Order: sequence, then structure tokens, then C-alpha cells
Amino acid sequence: MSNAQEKISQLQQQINQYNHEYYVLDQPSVPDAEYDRLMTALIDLETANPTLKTIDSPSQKVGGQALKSFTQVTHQLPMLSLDNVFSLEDFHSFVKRVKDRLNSNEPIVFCAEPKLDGLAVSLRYEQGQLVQAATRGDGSVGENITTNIRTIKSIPLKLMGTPGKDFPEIVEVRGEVFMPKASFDALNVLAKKRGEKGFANPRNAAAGSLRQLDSKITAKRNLAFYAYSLGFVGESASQGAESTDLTHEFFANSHHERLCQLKNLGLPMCPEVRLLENEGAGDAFYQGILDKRSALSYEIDGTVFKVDNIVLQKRLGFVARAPRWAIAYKFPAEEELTCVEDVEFQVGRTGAITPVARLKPIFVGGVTVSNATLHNQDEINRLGLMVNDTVVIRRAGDVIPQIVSVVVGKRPDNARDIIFPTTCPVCDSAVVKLEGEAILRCTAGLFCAAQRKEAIKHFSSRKAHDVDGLGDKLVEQLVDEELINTPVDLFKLTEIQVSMMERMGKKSATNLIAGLEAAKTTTLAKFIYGLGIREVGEATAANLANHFYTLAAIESASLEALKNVSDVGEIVAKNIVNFFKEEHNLTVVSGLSAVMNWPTIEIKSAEDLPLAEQIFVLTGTLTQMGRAEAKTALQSLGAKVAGSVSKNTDFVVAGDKAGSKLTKAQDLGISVLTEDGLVALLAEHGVTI
Ligand code: D41
Repeated sequence: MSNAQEKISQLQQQINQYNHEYYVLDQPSVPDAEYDRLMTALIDLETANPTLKTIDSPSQKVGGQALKSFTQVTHQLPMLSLDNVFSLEDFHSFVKRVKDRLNSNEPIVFCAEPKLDGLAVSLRYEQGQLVQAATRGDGSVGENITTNIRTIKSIPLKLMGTPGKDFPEIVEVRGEVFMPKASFDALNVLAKKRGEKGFANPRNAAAGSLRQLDSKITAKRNLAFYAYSLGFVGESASQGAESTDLTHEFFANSHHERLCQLKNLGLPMCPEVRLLENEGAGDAFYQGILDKRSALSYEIDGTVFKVDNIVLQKRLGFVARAPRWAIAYKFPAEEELTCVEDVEFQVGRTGAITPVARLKPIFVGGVTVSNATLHNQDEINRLGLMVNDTVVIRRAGDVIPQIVSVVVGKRPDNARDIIFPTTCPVCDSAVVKLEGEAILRCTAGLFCAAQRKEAIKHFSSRKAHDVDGLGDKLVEQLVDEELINTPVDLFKLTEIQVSMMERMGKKSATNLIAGLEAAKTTTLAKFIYGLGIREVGEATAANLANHFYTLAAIESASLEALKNVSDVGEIVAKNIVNFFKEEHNLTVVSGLSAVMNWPTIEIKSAEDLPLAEQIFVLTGTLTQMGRAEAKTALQSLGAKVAGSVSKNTDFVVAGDKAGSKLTKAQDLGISVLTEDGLVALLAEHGVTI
């Protein structure tokens, strides 16, 4: 066998297998881009070696095979396919080809459409009744899916208007059947619940749903449809005669206008379709749709441009099976294949050890990706991933790249298991896996350089202390040179020390010291956030500050007291308690609080708080102050303010029209204060309203 022959037969076999997975099983194992590449390679080889082209080559059968269980439908007019481009340059070449062929330099008016990622179907209406629906199949022969199509809510069973007057006897409409993202998600949630595998993407889900022999199943799948062109339009043939084409009697000479006419007959038209005055508007349309992509309720994979004028379309005609007057300008593929060259372990600010896949760099979703997080052991188990595996990587929109699946068939002999470290990869301390958590953690806390660096970066980040002149690189340098170990050490740095560091001038040193000085002025909320307690984000930090009012109160708060703060549940409360239990954390906190300038509050220790641990409940309308004001005032004295009355409540403050909480307090024998009583109590402790 010649080299080319061998290569061709290999490609044919591989493509046939992928075809089967895609069209019959609805479970593709490789992304479309990889399939397209193989097909292009095959066509190129066959073109270069025409004698090696066989009639059963997959290149000769674009699209899927009609399944035996459905009857076949021969399309009265073939359903054409679309040529693709992937760059603006190639889009311009397409426009140039159109103009050259038309021998014209006039601007071309285009109808621009999103390219829906579904299945092309043909709907045949006779006397306004939907009589037949078929898949595109190979373009000439498709499958009869009428009963399934009749279940799609947006497809009319009857056209609006009068046959012969508003539309001709026969109208064939072509368009795309697709599954909206929300329906796809819901379907997969259901599949998961039942322990089934679910579909890889909405396109496969739509295909699988249309291929159901039981249309009751299709009906539950929530499919949708947008029309994108006309098929045969005319009168039925009397015996033996050809049918008469009546397109021009009933339909406009503009593609866009025709879609609007179909819309008036009751067929859905994609709301993003636009008429472009000239080809120059093409790129803006493409970019606009790309920007909108994630907000659209359905999956698309590009845009389609069609010469709008039907007379020009006729003059342009088609080559092979694709019209010369239309082009699909596709988005960069969101899924690609690449190889996992290694798996490394990163240590985060909180000691979490995360496996990260180092990938052979791959262009996907418009950027080059060389890393992907693997999250944890569970995720690796789910994927069944080994080092040196070939994987499907997905990057959709701005979402971080994900490894979707492993192509097990491509596993090489040198594939090896991913071994989790038993000690911290940065500081060599012990690692633990906490109960109920999927992740490994380094136990060394701030003794671990990775955690130190991340903790200091977090402390000086914009939403925390926002230290001017202190970037991530400088933090790493300061830690590496052992000038700092904790955020407290930042404030001990001198200008001379800093200016002596590599790559630091006197000016940067002055800036850093000034930045640190400015960072001392802060609020309790930012301070708490800057400590980097696990799962205490900006909002939780602000809630803690508003609830407890002082650092001392937060430090000494019990688990129960913490759970009274909005947004704080069992886990976050535990994280806070554990944080303040650690000796080295306490050293850092007291060191820091000593250098901070607290503009609005005074740091008090728990002993200084006269109402410490007292639980108040406010009810009814207060007239001398607002509810929030009363709450803040009580909290500043160390009191807790709870939402409901229980046997743990110490005082209920009852304003006007106090209701059930007051009754409950009386039932439980809890002390009740009037508003005047509250004002007096606050005044006693030096708080005036
Ligand atoms: O949204 C689509 N997927 C789409 C597909 C579209 N908006 N327009 C299309 N127009 C055509 C022609 C120009 C041939 C009428 C198409 C397709 N074809 C198409 N879909 C699948 C194969 C061809």
C-alpha cells in the first residue's frame, strides 16, 4: 500500500468512527474542530490523489446517515451546506469573490444571521398545513421526523392567512431546530438525577431528541426553531408534470424581506437577524454577536452572511453543495484537544493545595491556554485523568479554561497516575484532608512561604489595604529575601532596606513606604477582610464589622454569636473561630492593630464592653432613632442584636405597635425595655443618640 493510501484509509476509519459517535450515539469523543481538521486532511489527500477516492469515503457523505427506523424523504430541492471562514481576512476574500463574480464594485447588501448550533430541517406546508418535516440528512435525502417536529411549540402546524392568497399551495421552510441553553441544563440535571450520562452539548441534545421514535419524549425536550430560508415554493404537480415554482409570485426579492414574510406567516425568525447596508458592517455584526454570545439563550457557533438580493444570489449560483452567495464566519472553536504534560500542585493563601494541569499550549476560545485547574482529587477521579493523556479543553467566553474529558482512546503507553503530595510542595510540612472537604491543605499556616506570600498579597490588595507601590512581584521578592514574614513586617520596612533590594530604586522605595503609611488608615471591615480568613469575603467582613463594631468583639465572639451575623453559617463561623485560635494569627492581628489608624472606631477589649454577651431583640417602631442606629449603638457596647426572641434573649426593646415578639418576651419572662429605657441605658454608658 502506498503511503498516501495508508494515510487515507486511516483517516477514513477514524472519521467513520467519529461520525458514528456523533450522529448515531450523540456522544462525540473529540471536539468538532478536531473532526473538521481530519476531514480537511482527507479531502486534501483525496484531491491530490483522485484515484484513491472511493465512493464510500466519509468525504463523499457530508452530514449524517438516515436511520433505518425513520422513513426517508427526498428533498424536492437539495438542502445546501455552508462554506466556513474563521478570520476577517477570509471573510473579505469571500466578499471579493462575490464582487469579482458579479463583475461589480458596488457595495453588497448582506443579510446577517447568528449561526445557530442545532440541526437543519425542512418543513413542508401544503394548503397551509404542516404535512412533512425532514432532517437535512446528506442534503438530498433526509429522515422523516414529522411527528417529532409537530411537538415543537414554536413551529406552527398551520400557517397564518389564506392559502393561494397569502401564501402558495406548497411552502417549504428551512431552518434550524435547537435546544435553548436553559432546557439543555434542565435536561442534564434530570439525567444526572437518574444516573444517566446526559448530553455533551445542546446540539447533541437537540439531535438526540429529534431522533426519538417516541414523539412523547421529543415533546418533553423543549426544542425551538428559527427559520433561515425558503425551500420549494409552488403548486403541486398534476400527474406527470413538473411542479410550478411560485416563489416570485409570493415572496420578495430580498432574503431578509422573505424571512420577515415567513415571520408574518407564523414562523419564528431569530431576533438578531440584521440587514447590513454594505459588507463593511460585517465585522461589527460578527463582533457584536460574539460579545452577546453568552447572554443569548441559545448556543451559536458563528455568524452567517447571505447576499440579500435574490437576483444576485441566482447569478452567483453554487459550487458543489454550497451557495457562492453565503458564508459562515465562525467563532474560534471553544473546545480543542491538547496533551496534559504534567500536573503540579499549587499552595494557596489558605494552604489549599490545588492540582494544576500543565498543558501543551493550545489556541482555544480565542486565547492560548497552557494551564487548567483540576480543583481536587474528586475532579481528577471524575475525569479519570492521567499525566500524558489527551484531553478536551473548553474555554467559553471569559470563563476559565476547563478540562472537559479525557480521550481514553488516545492514551499513550507512558501515561502515569497523578500522585498527590504527602507533604507541602512549598514548605514540606504535613498536609491534611479535613473531613467533609475535598481538598488537601498544608498545615503550616504562615510558616509556609506560599501561604505567607499569598497572605501578604491579599492583605495589600485593592479591596483590603490597597498598598500603593506593592505589587505581587515585590511581595514575592520581599518574602524570598526574608525581609518580611507577615503583613506586620511590612510596616517595619525602612526606605534604606527597600532601596537596597535588587531592581528597586530610591523612588520606588519612597513610594512603597508612603503607600504603607497611607494603608494604615483603614476601616474595621477592610481590616477583617485583609486578614484573609477562609471564606470571609468583603461582604462578610463588612457584616462582621457592622454587627460587632470592634475587633476585640470579633476576636472573642463565640460560634453561636458569630452565627447571628447575616451571611455567617456554621462553616464560616468555624473558620473565624479557628483563625483566632491560632497563636501566630493572634500575634499578627495584635501587631497590625497596634499600627493601624482607626478613623471611626476605637479598639476596645472585651472587658471594656459593658454589654458584652448580652442579647437584645428590637421590636416595634422606635421614634427617637432608627432601628439600625439603635443596633449599632448597642453593638458598640458589645451587645448582640438578634432577630428573634428565644430563652437566650436578655432584653427586648419594645417600640410602638410591638407585636408577637413582645408577647413572646412576656411569656418567657424576659426583661422588656421601652424606647426611653433604651436611651437611658445607652446614656449611662456614654452613648448619646
Ligand atoms: O443558523 C444556522 N445554522 C444557519 C444555517 C443559518 N442561519 N443559515 C443557513 N443558511 C443556509 C443556506 C444559505 C444554504 C440557505 C444555514 C444553512 N444553510 C445550513 N445549515 C446546515 C447546513 C446548511
